[in-house]
Amino acid sequence: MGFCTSGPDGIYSGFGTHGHGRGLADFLTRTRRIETSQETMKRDDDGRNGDDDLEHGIALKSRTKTKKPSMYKVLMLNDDYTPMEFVVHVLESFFSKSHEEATRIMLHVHQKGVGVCGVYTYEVAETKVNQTMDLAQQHQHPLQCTIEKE
Ligand code: TYC
Repeated sequence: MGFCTSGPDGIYSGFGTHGHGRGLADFLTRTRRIETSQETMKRDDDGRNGDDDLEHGIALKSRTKTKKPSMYKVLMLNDDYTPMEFVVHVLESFFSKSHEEATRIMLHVHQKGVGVCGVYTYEVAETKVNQTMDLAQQHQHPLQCTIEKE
């Protein structure tokens, strides 16, 4: 789990003749940035950059950008029936909270109506919500929790 990748960026398809409206200084800056970036300096066996621009004789390199995944809050909702000890047990078991932290979160939800159990990537958040709701249902407690994008 972790990082998503997206397609290449920072590529110039040519120089001068395509009318992109970018100046020479911009081109040189971008080219230098690409050439000095460690992760883009992998060369072919012949020692040349892999994406040499054959038409223009200018070495260009594509870059694969890593992006941080979106994060999601798991929110717990108060109700009048779920026992406090059950909520504390859920927070300890599925959200890895200490007994003290679980008690603090439970009391916050009890008093304010809603509280944050933790912040996770989408799949992890979804798993924790399902674990919580499944256990609550098995014990016939109406406890609810939801996911909210940060
Ligand atoms: N309000 C519940 C009670 O008084 C306790 C409770 C706390 C229930 C937090 C749900 O998310 C909750 N027994």
